[in-house]
Amino acid sequence: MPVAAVIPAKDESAEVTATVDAIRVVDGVDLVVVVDDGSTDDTSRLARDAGACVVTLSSNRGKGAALTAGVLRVAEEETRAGLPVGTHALLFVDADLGGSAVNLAGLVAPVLDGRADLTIANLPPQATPGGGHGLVVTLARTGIERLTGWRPTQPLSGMRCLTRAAYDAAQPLAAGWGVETAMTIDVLRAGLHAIEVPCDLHHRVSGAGWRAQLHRAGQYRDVWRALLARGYRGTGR
Ligand SMILES: Nc1nc2c(ncn2[C@@H]2O[C@H](COP(=O)(O)OP(=O)(O)OP(=O)(O)O)[C@@H](O)[C@H]2O)c(=O)[nH]1
Ligand SMILES: [Mg+2]
Repeated sequence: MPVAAVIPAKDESAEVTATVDAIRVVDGVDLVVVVDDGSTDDTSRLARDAGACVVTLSSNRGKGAALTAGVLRVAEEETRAGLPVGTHALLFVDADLGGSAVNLAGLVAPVLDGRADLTIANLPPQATPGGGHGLVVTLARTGIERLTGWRPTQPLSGMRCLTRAAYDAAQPLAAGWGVETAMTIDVLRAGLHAIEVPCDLHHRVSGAGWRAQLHRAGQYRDVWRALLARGYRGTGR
């Protein structure tokens, strides 16, 4: 089964070229779609120069909407090539992995072998420590466990490979930063099989500055919304 990578990107001119270059050599990947979600830098041009198909959204719509737009583009490319829609397995990849994205091969193999419907990359400790306190990760992990019985180690990991059937089970994708949490719950609730796979991936880690705190506040809000929409009411009840 061929694999299509979908990369949501906002102002990623520093890493997008290296990320696309690395993904293009991952076994099975024959299509790379970068979704530029309202960047103010050169992300779109650089991604196109690196050989990706680029979807440029004129205003910022958030990660969930960007992934949805990317998969629509995959379907268009399949149709253009005379293939049935859904021919590709999907590989969701953050744009800030740079060259370490070559190590995504281990994430793809279990889906192609039929061992899992959804694989989620577990990253090793990163060179720079994060500036957060794990609040969002704990919320997502606890919510997923309460709703499905499965306790992920890295519930917010954006690096995922999934079958088209698993993608369809997760429709519509949740908005913004709630997309990973919601996808995991929806796929498991559909009776499909998810596993975590250790991958040697390295990304830019948000620090402790105000921008990073704002990013975490947005993540917290979106993860809560995704959990509430799926019936989670917190640990107290
Ligand atoms: N669609 C979309 N993608 C975004 C947006 N902001 C960042 N991204 C992309 O989402 C991916 C993850 O963003 P990061 O900033 O690396 O966030 P993170 O890795 O979850 O956060 P930290 O672990 O705290 O660093 C990257 O590919 C970003 O380019 C946005 O507003 N919209
Ligand atoms: Mg990152």
